[in-house]
Amino acid sequence: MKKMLTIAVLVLAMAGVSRAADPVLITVAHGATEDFTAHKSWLLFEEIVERDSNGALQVEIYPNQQMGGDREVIEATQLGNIQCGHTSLSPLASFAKEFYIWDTPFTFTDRKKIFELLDGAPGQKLMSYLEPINLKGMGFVENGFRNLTANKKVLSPDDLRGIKLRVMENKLQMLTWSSLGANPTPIAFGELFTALQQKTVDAQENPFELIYTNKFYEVQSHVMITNHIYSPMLIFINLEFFEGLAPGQRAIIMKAARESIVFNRKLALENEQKARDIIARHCTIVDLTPEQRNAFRDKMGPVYEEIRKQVNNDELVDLFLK
Ligand code: TK8
Repeated sequence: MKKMLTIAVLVLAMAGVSRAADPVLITVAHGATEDFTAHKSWLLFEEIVERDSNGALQVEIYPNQQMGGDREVIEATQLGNIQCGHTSLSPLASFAKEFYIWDTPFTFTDRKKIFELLDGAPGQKLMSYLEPINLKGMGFVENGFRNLTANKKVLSPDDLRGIKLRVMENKLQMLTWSSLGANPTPIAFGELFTALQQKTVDAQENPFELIYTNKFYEVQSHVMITNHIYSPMLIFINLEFFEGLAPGQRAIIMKAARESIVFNRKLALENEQKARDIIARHCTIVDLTPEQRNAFRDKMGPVYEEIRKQVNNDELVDLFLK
């Protein structure tokens, strides 16, 4: 009996010792490429977390849709199959309706004001709506101002008639582009290049950096600088996992998130200009006049009404859109 007890204690002790030494693994996934700015800021996040925790926290990053597209990354993080991810805000709106606020076209034009909103109380309030679905927002990184690409010049909504345009999987995105006269089709980001190449769709809209890193310039002839929406990306973590960590480890993760966001926004501006210069060698870049841009915005009335209805929280809408 004594011998059995000794063996059991030994096994437990070994398990105990090995468990204490086992690092906590933080798996990150996202749908962009490795040369996209948000991937590089996740690399900085990894470096800071592993350094400051002396290896007690380990980070592994899976870019390029390895864990699926935006919807899959959100669901996998919610379920704890992965611990962290990032997506644009539009896919999140299907999980938390308050995020429809950020599908409001032709409103935000100034990055300084945008970051004041996102980094201040409005952004914190918006992220709080993710906690009931087991996600904790860690902050907002840059995707950029979204521009329209097509295989023809588009100077007015009339030019969009009959155009099959890919939109993110979000009903307000559908309404925006149908209000402008296009024929919108929701397609996951990972399938977009093929859809453009095979002419399943004629057009799409994304910031310059994604047009470059995902080579949309190879299968589109024109880029119209519509700047119709500023697209942030939310970096998020599984809430239960985060709250289960020691306070010191939670502080390390939030510090790494903050530092990676600052790094991201600075690098994203540099990369946006580089992307635009490369795209200009392949596509005709059309800078719309304010009058031309207003002709698009003037059709957005139904969208603004629908956003207020879908968000169903006037206090929150006024926080962002007052
Ligand atoms: C990347 C997407 C992308 C978004 C889109 O995973 O789907 O067009 O702009 O950033 O989230």
